[in-house]
Amino acid sequence: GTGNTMYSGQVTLGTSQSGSNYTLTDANRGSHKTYNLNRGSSGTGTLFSGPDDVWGNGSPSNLETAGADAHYGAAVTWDYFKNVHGRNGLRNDGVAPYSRVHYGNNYVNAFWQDSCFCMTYGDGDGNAKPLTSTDVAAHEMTHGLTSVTGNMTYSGEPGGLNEATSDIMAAAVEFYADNPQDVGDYLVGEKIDIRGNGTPLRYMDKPSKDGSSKDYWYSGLGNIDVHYSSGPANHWYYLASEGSGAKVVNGVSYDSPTYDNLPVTPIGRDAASKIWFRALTVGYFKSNTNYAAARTATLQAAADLYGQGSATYNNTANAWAAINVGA
Ligand code: ASN
Ligand code: ZN
Repeated sequence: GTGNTMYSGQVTLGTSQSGSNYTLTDANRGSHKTYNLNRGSSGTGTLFSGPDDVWGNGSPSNLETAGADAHYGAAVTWDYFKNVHGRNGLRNDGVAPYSRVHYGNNYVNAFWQDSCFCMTYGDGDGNAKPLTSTDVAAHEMTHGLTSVTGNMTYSGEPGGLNEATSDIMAAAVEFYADNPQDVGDYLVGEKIDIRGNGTPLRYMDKPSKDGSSKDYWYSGLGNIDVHYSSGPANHWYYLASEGSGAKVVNGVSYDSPTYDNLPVTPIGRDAASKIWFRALTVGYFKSNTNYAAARTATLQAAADLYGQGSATYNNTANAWAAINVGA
């Protein structure tokens, strides 16, 4: 089918035919389905269904539009996990979670739930800014992956690493999708304008730009909200991917500082993503993993993938030093 999304322009959607109607059921991606809660807050509402295979018109007042965005975000996240990391669904069992849009009234959040194995999206302020951009969808879907793998406890330092895992994979998915209307960046939620002033929710090159997140590990990091204690790990991912200092990527300017003022030589986004994904999914990240343990886990993953003492291994360690996590 064809989706006329709010955040990603016109995209192809995986749909299915059911009698004389089509539905948002992606047969090629674990039968991922997108439902319309129609401002309800429980159950599944109704599966998006219609006589033509065109979904939404780019405007949030058309209820199919948010459905098209969420359906697309889940599809590119599925493709990224499968095609880049060889993982066939969150549990590697070929089965997709489902998505629900139009949750509640003026609801300004989105979330993952283990209980339903599903992602849910509010419509935002004035029901006019659905939280269904690709990076937000990838963030929520990655919570589902984390839940069935490392399952880092959602508080303290493990909670920050859980949040960072969602932001890191969200950035990787956005780059992978390579959508001309939503180019890859190291910003989180830049499309949904949650503050109403055009600024993103979070910045990975210098997390403190949001006014709350931390750039570097410190001994009290585990006492702040997990969406702020994620900052140093997001910063690690940026530094590992792109290196320190000033840089423009896809037209966005970054300037990433380091704790020790030593430069970081990048290993590249693909290597940084593969290292994090491996640490998460092969058992190196665990429920109680803190920042020091995450360093050890990613170095083990880097050794597995690139060799102990390789340039990639050493620069992975240097990126940790740059956020004040040392040997
Ligand atoms: N959107 C938020 C998140 O995924 C919901 C929450 O606080 N868990 O992090
Ligand atoms: Zn989250």
